Amino acid sequence: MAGCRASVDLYDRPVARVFSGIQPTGDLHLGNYLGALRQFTRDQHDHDAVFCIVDLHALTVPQDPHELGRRTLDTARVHLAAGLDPSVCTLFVQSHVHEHAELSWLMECTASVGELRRMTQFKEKADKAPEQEFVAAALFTYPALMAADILLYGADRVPVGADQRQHLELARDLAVRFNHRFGDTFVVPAAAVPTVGARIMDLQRPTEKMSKSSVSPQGTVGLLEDPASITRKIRRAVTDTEVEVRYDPEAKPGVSNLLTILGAAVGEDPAQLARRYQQYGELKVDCAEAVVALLEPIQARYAELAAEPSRTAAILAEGAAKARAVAAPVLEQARAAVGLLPR
Ligand code: ATP
Ligand code: LTN
Repeated sequence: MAGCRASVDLYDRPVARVFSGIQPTGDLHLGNYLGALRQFTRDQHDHDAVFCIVDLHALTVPQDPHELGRRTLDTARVHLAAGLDPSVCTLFVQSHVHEHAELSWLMECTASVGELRRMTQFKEKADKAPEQEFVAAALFTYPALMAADILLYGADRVPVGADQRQHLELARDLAVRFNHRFGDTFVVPAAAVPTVGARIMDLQRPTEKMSKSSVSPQGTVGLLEDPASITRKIRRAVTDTEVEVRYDPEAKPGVSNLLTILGAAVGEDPAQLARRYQQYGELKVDCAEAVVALLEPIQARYAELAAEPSRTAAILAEGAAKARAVAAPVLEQARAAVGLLPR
């Protein structure tokens, strides 16, 4: 962390602090990259940037204990392959910094049941669970842990995809409420959502977002997927029975999703791009080529990192130490603010 401090001055900083997290719940996909990870790699150069593999969040839905550690390490490796540079930013594993779980409790005491109940991600995930399947209480309180993650680092900018906006609003509300009740303690964070690529849709079910835990492997493009398979999936993407290439997410979700992916990959506006195409086939060819070119360097770097497993583990250990140096004094400040006896 550029200028990582042993104690933080939350209100007098030359550069904004960025914080974000990704769950190790499965293989990262194109949506994770275009919505979040790519922003991380850009932000690290002009911000004090902290990124976290949020393994505690992953536990809110059932995880195989034999897989979770491996997935956590692999998710970190994909972050590095995507371009995070540990010499300019901090990358660590959430459960390695116990302050997250501890501040989460104070956030649970700050949030109301009513506001947690309004979270659409909870409603969707809880509704998805088959009748009588176990739904963890932590799935409900999850946004309190997410608020703790952010507030521990005094982050003012939180790069996320569009689906996380509501959680960010809650984190803001909790920071403001806590400050109001107990005195200025936390920086109030804001979401940074990309203008293009904030919500990449499933290629087979373009009205649903591409997701790690989706049951639609043909609709999801993995960041480490081989080029032939990526090309095949994009060629077979669901469109519609018209022929006109037009950017209209409501009426033409499949075609608009392809235009969004191509636009995000090449840095152009999807509606402008649409004017260049007469046929869906041409759009699919260009979209597949752009995605393959975008992912190629990430895949090459991933292969290098995978050949040297101890390197990623060492980066994470160093990251946890740097993160703890920032998080610990903030937690102490929050503990003191609510009146807990000093330890
Ligand atoms: P899960 O299916 O386990 O909920 P996910 O694929 O939704 O996982 P997360 O770990 O919840 O991924 O999200 C990591 C980051 O990627 C978040 O900032 C989230 O907003 C972003 N993101 C996830 N899916 C998409 C998507 N389809 N398009 C754009 N951004 C996305
Ligand atoms: N809830 C997020 C993951 C997440 C996060 C965070 C994102 C956990 N803690 C802090 C930004 C900041 C998700 O499901 N994608």
